[in-house]
Amino acid sequence: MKHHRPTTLGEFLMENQEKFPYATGELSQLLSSIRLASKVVNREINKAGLADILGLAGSENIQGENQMKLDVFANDTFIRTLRSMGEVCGVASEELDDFISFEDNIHSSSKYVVLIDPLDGSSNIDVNVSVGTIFSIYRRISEPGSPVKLEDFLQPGNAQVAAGYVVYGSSTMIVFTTGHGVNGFTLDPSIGTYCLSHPNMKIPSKGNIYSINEGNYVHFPEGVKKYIKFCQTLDLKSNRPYTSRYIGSLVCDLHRNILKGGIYIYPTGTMSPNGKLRLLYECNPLALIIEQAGGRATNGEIRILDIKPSKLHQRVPYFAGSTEMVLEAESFLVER
Ligand code: P6P
Repeated sequence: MKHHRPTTLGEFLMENQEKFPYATGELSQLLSSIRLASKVVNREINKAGLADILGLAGSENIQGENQMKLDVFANDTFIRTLRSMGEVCGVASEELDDFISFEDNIHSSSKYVVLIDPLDGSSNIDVNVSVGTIFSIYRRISEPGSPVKLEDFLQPGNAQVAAGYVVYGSSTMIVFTTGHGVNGFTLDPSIGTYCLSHPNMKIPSKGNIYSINEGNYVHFPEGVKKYIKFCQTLDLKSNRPYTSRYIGSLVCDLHRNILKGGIYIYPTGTMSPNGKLRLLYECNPLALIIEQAGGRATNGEIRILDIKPSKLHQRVPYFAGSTEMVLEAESFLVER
C-alpha cells in the first residue's frame, strides 16, 4: 500500500528486512537503537547553547583531545542504548581507550559488535557548526557466548554488515547502508520520526568541490600540494578552479560532497605521519557508504575497505568522494 506520507525509518526497516544480511530482525533492532540514541543526542545538541552542557568536560580521550561535555553525553547515550537492546555484545568508541564487552548472558550470545564515533567534529559544537555521529557494524568472529575479543573489532571494512552516519545540521538525518545501496532519512521534529527523504543516494562521478584543510599545506606531501594547485588552476573545460568547502566536520563535509559531488582529503603530513582520521570508526563506515553510493575511498593507493586493521585507534590517510576526482587526486600522488 502506498503511504500518503513519506516512509518512516521503522517502516523501511520492516519492508527491507529480508535484504539485511542474516535477516533475523536483530540488525533491524540494532539500527532502531541507533535511531533512538540519535534522537536523544539531537535533542541535547539543539539546546547546547542553553543547557550548561557547553564547554569542556575536564577530561581527555585516548586521542589526547579535550572531551566536550556533549562528546561524553553522546558516547554514554549510544553505549547505554546499544546495551539496552540484546543485539550487541561489544562496542568500541573514539571516546574510549579500549572496547567494552557486554558480558551478561543475554549479550554475550549476541551477534554484532559496533564501532562508533559518537560526536565527530565536536570542537564545532560551541560555535554552532554542524556535527555528526558515525557507526560501523560487524558480526562477531570470536566464539558466541564468550566475551568479545579485539579481533572482533579489527576486521577489514569490507566485512561490515552495515554502516552509516547521523548529521546534526540544519535538519537531522540518518544515512546508512546494509550493503544494498544508501538511503537517507530526515527527522521530522513535529512527530519525532525519521522519514525517507533521500532514497537510493548516488554520488556524482565528478564534481567541483574539494575539501581539505589548506592551513596544513606546508605539511602536505608534494603530490597533495600539486593536486591542490591543480584544483585552483583555471580550466573552464574541466570546470576549474574547483570550489573549496571545508567545515571541520568530516560527516558534514562528506554528506555535502555525496549530494553534490566532490572529494574530501585528509592526507599524511609532518604533523600527522599516518593522517588524522581513524580507520575503524570514521574511514571504514564512510567508505562503505561512499562505495555503495558509487564513489571511491582510498588511502591514496588502496581501497580503505581492504586495509587489515592492526590497532583500534589507528589512523590512515583518506581520499574519498566522486570516483573521477579521487582517481585524479591519486594520479598526483604517484612519483612522476
Ligand atoms: P583539522 C574532527 O576532529 C575530525 O576528525 C573530522 O571531523 C574533521 O574533518 C577533521 O577532524 C578536522 O581536522 O585538522 O582540519 O581541524
